Amino acid sequence: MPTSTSIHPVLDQAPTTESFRKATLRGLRKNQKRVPSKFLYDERGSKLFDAICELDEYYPTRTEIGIMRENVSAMAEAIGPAARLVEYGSGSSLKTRILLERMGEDLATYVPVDISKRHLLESAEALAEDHPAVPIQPVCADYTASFELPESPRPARRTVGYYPGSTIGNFPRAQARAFLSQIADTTGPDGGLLIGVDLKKDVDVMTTAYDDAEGVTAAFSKNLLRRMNQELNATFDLDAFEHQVRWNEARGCVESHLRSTIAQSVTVAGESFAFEEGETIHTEDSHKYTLEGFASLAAETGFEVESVWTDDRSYFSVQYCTTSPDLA
Ligand code: AVI
Repeated sequence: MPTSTSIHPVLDQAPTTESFRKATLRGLRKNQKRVPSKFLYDERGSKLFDAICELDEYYPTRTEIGIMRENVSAMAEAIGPAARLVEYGSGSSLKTRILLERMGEDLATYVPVDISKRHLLESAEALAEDHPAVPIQPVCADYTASFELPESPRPARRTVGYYPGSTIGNFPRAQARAFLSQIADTTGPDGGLLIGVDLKKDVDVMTTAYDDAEGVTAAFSKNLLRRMNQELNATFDLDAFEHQVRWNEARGCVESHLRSTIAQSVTVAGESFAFEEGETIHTEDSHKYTLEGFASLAAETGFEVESVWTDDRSYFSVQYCTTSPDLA
């Protein structure tokens, strides 16, 4: 019988429209205009992202799910019993289901953290129906900033972060380092992190994943313009911009841009911005790693990579990292 008794009230620390306004104006004033990619995920953006995950071209989700299914027992064993599992950017919690099906009551609590409140609640409710014995403590927050974790309703032996989807790839290296350090601080000594990391491969495979034939990724990118129109009183004509994808070899990332197809002027929150024809707003970076590259990044943050699982083609990896049990 469906129940939602395992869901605790949402701890609401969602970013305000004011933070969107400030970050957007700051980004649009730069020579290379940019808007932080976290703002792609309003309710519509989160739904479009779910649709991206189903696309033929978008190999990461399917590949990661395959790795999870094949190795979930080893992952559960690495995490151990009575863990507090904190998922950063939980979205629709698809991959978490695989973990919860295997770990279920072994978990002290599951804490999904997401910026999109409705999306967070919908998936928490769906999970609670299937796993009524696991306490679920949703936190609505921008997990890249510091936020508070609720107290676990059951004693937890360790805190383990879960960060699937290679979302770590959306950070430049310095920020990725800072974010992993933040997770290490949250887990404390003897903590863990189960993380999905997309690997470097053929450039066409990587770029096509962000430029699908149906145009779902283009709609996802352009949703940022729609969001600025709605929330910041902006005047973007969505038909005068196109989605553009580039591989940047030096930075090891796929860059997504919104390219102005004409010379035009746009107002955002009362401020005017000129665009030349061909000028872009840089909306997202998706960094790809080698196994060695990620291991050295993790080592700079207090984590050590303990186990790595990959697929047959070595497209993607799921890695379990730990912090030392010794008190710092
Ligand atoms: C969430 N993140 C890991 C995705 C990625 O692959 O960089 C976001 C995305 N943007 C377009 N397609 C997918």
